Amino acid sequence: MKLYYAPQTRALRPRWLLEELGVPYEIIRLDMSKGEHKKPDYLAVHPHGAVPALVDGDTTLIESAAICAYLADKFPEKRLAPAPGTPARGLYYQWLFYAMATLEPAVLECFLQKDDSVKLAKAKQGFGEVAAVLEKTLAGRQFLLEEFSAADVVVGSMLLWSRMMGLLEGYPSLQAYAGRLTERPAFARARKD
Ligand SMILES: N[C@@H](CCC(=O)N[C@@H](CS)C(=O)NCC(=O)O)C(=O)O
Repeated sequence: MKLYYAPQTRALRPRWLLEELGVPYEIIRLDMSKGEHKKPDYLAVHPHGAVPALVDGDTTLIESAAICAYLADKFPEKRLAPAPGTPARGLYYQWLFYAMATLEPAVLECFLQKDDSVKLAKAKQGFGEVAAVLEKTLAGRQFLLEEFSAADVVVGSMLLWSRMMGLLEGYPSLQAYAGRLTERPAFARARKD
């Protein structure tokens, strides 16, 4: 498997997941400062010229959360996704989709409005509504589901970005969760270079 990757991007999500799985993969680094992600050979891989993209045999996948979900299912023995058809699987889908459709836009809005105090205050209010839901979910528990899963990689990566922006103040369960995630050896390996 080949992962098209650039540091400090959403490509961290599948890389972290691959490290959690402990399976072999090849990293293809793109230097975004040189526009390598917009060159024709990469546009043939990812039609938007964005990262990540995963090539597995004849299959090419884009979208970080979809890649994480695919990889977790590809190696069921690693137990990073609940079995299809179970209630836990339903919650797993819920948090994956929540991350992409609800959490990420709220975090992104705070990032985009960081230089406009009025708009930032409104954006933080929107983020707060999402953070409150996750805070309640994670109070008194280690992970989103009974066991660590790919949903923690996707939701967690967004919360780590939120933490860097100072958005987790006042959310003790989210701060503790973010701390637990960064202590994982696979997370450290994914970020080592
Ligand atoms: N929804 C996509 C977003 C991918 C995305 O926008 N990646 C950014 C890096 S975080 C990128 O490559 N941007 C460059 C561009 O779109 O030109 C995903 O989660 O994979």
